[in-house]
Amino acid sequence: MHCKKLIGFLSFLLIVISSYAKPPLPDDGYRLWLKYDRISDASKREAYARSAQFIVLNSSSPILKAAAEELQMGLQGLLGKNVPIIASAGNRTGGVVLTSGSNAGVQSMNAEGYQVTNRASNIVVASKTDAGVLYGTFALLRHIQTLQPLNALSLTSNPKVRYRMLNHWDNTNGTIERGYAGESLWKWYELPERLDPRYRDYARANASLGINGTVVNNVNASARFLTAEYLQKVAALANVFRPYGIRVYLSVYFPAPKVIGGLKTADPLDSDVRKWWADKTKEIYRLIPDFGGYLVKANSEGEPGPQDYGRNHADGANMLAEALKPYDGIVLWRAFVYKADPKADRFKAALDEFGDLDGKFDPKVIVQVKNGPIDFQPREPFSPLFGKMPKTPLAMEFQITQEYLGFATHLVYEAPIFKECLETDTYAGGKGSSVARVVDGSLHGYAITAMAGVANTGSDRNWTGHPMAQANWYAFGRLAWDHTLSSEAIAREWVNMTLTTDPQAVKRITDLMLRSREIYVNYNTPMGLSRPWAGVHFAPEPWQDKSPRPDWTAVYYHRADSTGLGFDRTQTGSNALAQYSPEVQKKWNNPETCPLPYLLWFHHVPWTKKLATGRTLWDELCTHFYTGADSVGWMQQQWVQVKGAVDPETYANVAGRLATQHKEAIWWRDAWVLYLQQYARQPIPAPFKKPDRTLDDVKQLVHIYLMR
Ligand code: BDP
Repeated sequence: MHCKKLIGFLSFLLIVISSYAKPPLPDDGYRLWLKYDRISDASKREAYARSAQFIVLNSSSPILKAAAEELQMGLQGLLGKNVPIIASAGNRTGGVVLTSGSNAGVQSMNAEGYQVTNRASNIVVASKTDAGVLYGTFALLRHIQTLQPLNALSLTSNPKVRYRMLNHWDNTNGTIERGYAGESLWKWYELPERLDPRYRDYARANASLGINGTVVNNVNASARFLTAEYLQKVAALANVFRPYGIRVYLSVYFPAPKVIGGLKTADPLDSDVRKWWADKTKEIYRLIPDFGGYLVKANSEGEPGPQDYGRNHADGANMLAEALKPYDGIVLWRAFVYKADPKADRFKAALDEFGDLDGKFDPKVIVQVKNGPIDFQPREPFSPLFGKMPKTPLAMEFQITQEYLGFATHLVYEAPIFKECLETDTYAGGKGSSVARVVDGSLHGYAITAMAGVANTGSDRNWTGHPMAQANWYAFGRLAWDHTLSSEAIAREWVNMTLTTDPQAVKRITDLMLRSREIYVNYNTPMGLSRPWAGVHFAPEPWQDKSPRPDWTAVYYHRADSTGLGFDRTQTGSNALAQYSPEVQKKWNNPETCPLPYLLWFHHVPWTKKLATGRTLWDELCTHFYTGADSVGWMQQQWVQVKGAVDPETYANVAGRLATQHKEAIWWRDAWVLYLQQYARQPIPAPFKKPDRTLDDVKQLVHIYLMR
């Protein structure tokens, strides 16, 4: 009896100790949106478990194996139950069947599209290709993660764009150009021998969104990436990514034939140079049979290119296309070009250089165009190229990393930026010719289509530095797959999978995310202001007027003077507006009717000019700066309200960053109003209060910031 009591007491003690020994792990963000935490509602869990008792995989394909294992891992987490993978369902029902190929019953789908349906009391994930099944599997997991029912399933989706890619601006020394989340994910010094397990998780995250390509190195490329030494390393990464449907691409340094090939020239019309590229490409495909191709930044910001030899962009791109001819690879040739011409308007540079080349590119070439004509500003009109290159496939290049969006301290949800551009009408083929229809090929019938996002990932444990910046990676991927999804639906999905399923908290966080971009624009660059920076694209420097070239100063862009503010791009100014179709010009040409968000992009407006809002330009600007900065306070209040609903570590992380953002938003507000006030010579309008510091105080702060 005594002994029994002791045993009972000891086992009680054991239970108590073990429950203390294993506190729930704080969420460090590593698992991204693929958390697969156990669903708390037991009846829901059971309902899912009844429909997913086994997984049928009748293939040795590495991609299908990756899909089945992901599903098994996801269900294990979500349902707390091991779901076996079996080779055949036989007569069994209540399982998930993965099937690809001509027998999958999905003839009308695109190669990578998927259908997830209930067939004969099983859930069938079907696609023509293995990759499509992988995407369908992630769609099914997403469906369960967001707690939707499994009966009457009909998840059918085709990707709208064929090449959905991340562009990493990573260097051989581990740094990332414009990276704010630590060092490069690629540990070049360990590769190819050691494979960081993180490479696989990176691939899983991308595959879950449908991203199928990754450019592993900086567009300001080192020739070293094309050496035998580095190709081995890149091949090792490609091997990890392959089962997740991801192909690797390389950014190339145009003069590589000279730098590492020992040739005297890199002239694209020189036969030795062409042979060098053909041989190099052959060498790459020997190591990486599914290599995706080349991304090129040439004759841009000091990078060499074909123009150094009196040739044009098409000559350069077509030479690389020729080298890729025997293989299934493409050339992504960037249109981010602008010359150091003090009289020119940088806005016009890309179309000036590329317009005449429309139709001159090899069919394997896609010209990759940034969303706006300048450089990833918080708001830009769409790049005029999208309306003027009907015979050249154009890829969209968005920037996910927050180079101009407050790095890793400001919360800016980017889907609204991407959507705004994609949904704008170019009128290239009459009304209804949205940028999205140009990019997805439906307008001009491009054979190849692509969307690229400059990655925001790094070695930080949570991948993106700011926990909420994960949503931007997510949103890019979802929109690259299907640009018709709404910013709200994507945000809701991400919050549910990543932060909380509490309906009130989901609503509050989604709302906060949806408003965040406009709030940032309001204190940073409202009403069509742009690029108030010099070198470091973070601290306010609207006064910056010194640089080796005028278009690297801030004053070049806002043109503040005693008469007014803004860049006149009408006929009386640079006439950049003429690069758009007449319907678009009509929208933006007249300062009386030009929508306020674009006003200063196209007009130099007098300070005292009365705007449609009833306020003068000066008063309107102040209203934007002040309400923008105040709204960050609103964001903080919203976040406090979700405290109990999100993981404490994530909560504190975001709360801290929001506090910094608030401080910096006020910094921005003060910098702008004090600087512009010198020209406007107007008081700060009521009810706003004059900053309690001087312009010199703010400049000093920025000076110290830039010293760091
Ligand atoms: C700018 C960046 C610069 C990039 C360049 C590019 O400041 O670091 O190299 O774009 O896209 O936004 O090539």
